[in-house]
Amino acid sequence: MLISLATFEHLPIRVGGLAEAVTSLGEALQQKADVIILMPSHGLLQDKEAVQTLKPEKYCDYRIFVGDNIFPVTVYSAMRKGVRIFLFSNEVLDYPSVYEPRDMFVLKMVHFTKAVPGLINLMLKNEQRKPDIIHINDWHCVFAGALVKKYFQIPFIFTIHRLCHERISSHELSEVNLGELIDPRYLEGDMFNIEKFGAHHCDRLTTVSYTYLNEEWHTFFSTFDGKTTYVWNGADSTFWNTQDLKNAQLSRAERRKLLLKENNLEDGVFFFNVGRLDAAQKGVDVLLQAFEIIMRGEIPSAEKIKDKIRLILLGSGDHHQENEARRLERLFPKNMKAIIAYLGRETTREYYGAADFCIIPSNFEPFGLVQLEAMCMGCIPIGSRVGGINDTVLDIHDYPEESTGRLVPPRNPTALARAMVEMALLSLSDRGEELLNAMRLRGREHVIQNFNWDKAADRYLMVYNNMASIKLPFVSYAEPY
Ligand code: NHF
Repeated sequence: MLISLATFEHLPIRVGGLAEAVTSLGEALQQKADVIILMPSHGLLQDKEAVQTLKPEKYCDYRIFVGDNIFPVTVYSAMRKGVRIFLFSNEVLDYPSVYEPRDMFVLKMVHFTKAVPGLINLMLKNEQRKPDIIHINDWHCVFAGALVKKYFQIPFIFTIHRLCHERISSHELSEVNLGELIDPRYLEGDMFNIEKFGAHHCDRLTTVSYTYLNEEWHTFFSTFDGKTTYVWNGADSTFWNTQDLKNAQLSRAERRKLLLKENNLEDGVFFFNVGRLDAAQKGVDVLLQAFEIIMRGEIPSAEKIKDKIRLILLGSGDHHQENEARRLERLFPKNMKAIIAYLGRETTREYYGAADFCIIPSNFEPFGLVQLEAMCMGCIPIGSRVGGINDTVLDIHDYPEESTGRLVPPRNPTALARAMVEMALLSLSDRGEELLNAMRLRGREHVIQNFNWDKAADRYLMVYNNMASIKLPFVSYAEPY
């Protein structure tokens, strides 16, 4: 079976979790089938380091028509960890920024839409074969999937990693001679809903968690009932492993003390947050408010311990959230530090390996990798009861014996503050260490058993073969309802 995964993000190109998910899925599928990745080059061919590692070779070139203009396209074949990547290149597809500015991005999407069928045509000629599946990841590649299905009768699988409700004007599509894609059912005025179009035209529609599927059931997915299901992502527990830490031989408490010291903080109960500093999805504002609620003494039970609270934020993003984090850092310099940067996977691992708790305050989270990485590293997640966080974290009150973390209602700073205090008090109590250590071990085991990419690849193969249950869970014990 030859599976083609079309995506706008694949490592080393990374904007968000989409890159991690598609890259890991490709590697896991490659163990069971042949995989090709289809992606715009996004300037990779001009990047010396990327060229050295990927060793791209010219595979073919041809022309595409965009409006009244003819553009050349060259496709390069590169290898990354045993997976073949087809990089589409021309003056538009090479543009280094993935999604910005909007005009350039739309043009890139148009060129990619036209370039993908061109490659399949040449694959048929050169290799006498074509992909058995075109698996589209997020809306950017939907039009390519629809054309490939139409012209080559290749089944089109559409995975929504995050609903964006993206629209494009039908006028814009006609201008680039893609008018054949306009489907009046999904026109809202002149605007055309790309995800609805993709969901309608695909053979199977998937998203990345059971809870997200249910959360968005009435807003979106129910229209496509009968071909819709979910496939969980996974985490790489071999990388996210405490044995590879710089101070692996030290106890967790010693590592915590050292890392806090590196950040000019004294030892205490260490809460950690990593990722994009954004309010809309990641809910960083909720965490900052929760921290302020605790530090201002609004939770009576926190009075005795609030001086022991330590919070480190690691990430960058929205300037307003960055400023807010800086303001709190100035107000509570002994309790908080904001590291406004992306420090790379290895350094992030050091933080997971030292912090007591990882806060994931997302307002919504289709899947979310942070809670899995944290659990792999023995860092107990305290996260919003949404999407993939709800599917993967077993709450201490709901599952006293099996618990791996703490779930709280989303968008509720007071509830989060209370949960942080509750867990801090537990960690400082007599039996706290024993209880929390058991949770840490269970968390890692839970991820290894249930949320690995091998399992995800098997489930996608079932989807490709039309064998996966429709909107039904496939691991009964994690069934949340
Ligand atoms: O983990 C990969 C990622 C998800 O929740 C995440 C998201 C985008 O928002 O599936 O896609």
